[in-house]
Amino acid sequence: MKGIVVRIQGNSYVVKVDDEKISCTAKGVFKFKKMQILVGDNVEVDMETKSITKIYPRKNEFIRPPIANVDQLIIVVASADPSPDLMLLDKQLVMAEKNGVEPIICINKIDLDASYTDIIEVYENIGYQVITTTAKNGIGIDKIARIINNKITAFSGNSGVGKSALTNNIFNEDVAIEGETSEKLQRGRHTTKHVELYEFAKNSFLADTPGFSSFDVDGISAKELAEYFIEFNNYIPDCEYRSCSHVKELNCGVKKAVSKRKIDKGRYERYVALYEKMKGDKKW
Ligand SMILES: Nc1nc2c(ncn2[C@@H]2O[C@H](COP(=O)(O)OP(=O)(O)O)[C@@H](O)[C@H]2O)c(=O)[nH]1
Ligand SMILES: [Mg+2]
Ligand SMILES: [Zn+2]
Repeated sequence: MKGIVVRIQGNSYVVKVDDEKISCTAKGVFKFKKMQILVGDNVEVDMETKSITKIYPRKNEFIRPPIANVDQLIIVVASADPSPDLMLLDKQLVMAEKNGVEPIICINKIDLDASYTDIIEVYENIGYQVITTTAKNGIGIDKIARIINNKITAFSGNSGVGKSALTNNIFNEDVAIEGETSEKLQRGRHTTKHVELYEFAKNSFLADTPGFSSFDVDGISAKELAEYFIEFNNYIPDCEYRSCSHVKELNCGVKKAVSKRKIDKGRYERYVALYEKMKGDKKW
């Protein structure tokens, strides 16, 4: 029978098969092949022995947090407390683009500060979907409920932006712990790694994760980076050099688009900062 891994506890894998949650073991062959079963994996379960016999090919996979087959990433920023970290937002957009995950930006805590409209404008102009919420009193939760249908969706964003509050609001009960400080999370390795899929409706899963904030970006070259700043793509053909980095070159289509305000200056500056950093030490 085919199922989906919704939780992992040590050597025990909780697999949702039809409407049942089954606690399974994994065959030694996975260890032999050094294959790690991840939350989100589509697996074949032998119902007699309650063991996982096969992992189906993945759409994508992440190491931190350990999860596979993510369809959507809801990147949460707060209008205030903590104030929006656009560099972190852009890094997460790059990771989403690279991994074939649909990114959606959610500005939460709009009850606290009204200056978030600038952020909406910048990112909607690029073509990203931006939704606004106040998890505290349930405003905008219906918009999230609509987009998570039939998908595996993960929240991401730094600590304190309201990911757990949003999750609890969507499920109308406390499935995630709110206000858990990052310090607390970092103390126990086990807690940091804990990832679970909550079923919102049939085939609709929300992943509560400690956040995708510390990315492994070994896989991205500095040159690749421009490709994932998706609004650059229209202007790259206007660059004089095919290997243009859009940083120091004179006749650069991207830089021209910035000066004509077709590309947001802030986004461009964050691209340059990331590019320089990646060229320098390869890690962000
Ligand atoms: N004012 C306000 N506070 C919120 C809102 N959403 C969450 N909070 C509070 O912000 C704090 C951090 O929220 P939490 O969900 O734990 O953030 P997480 O670290 O991203 O999971 C908690 O004290 C929440 O009650 C909101 O929309 N407005
Ligand atoms: Mg949380
Ligand atoms: Zn260029």
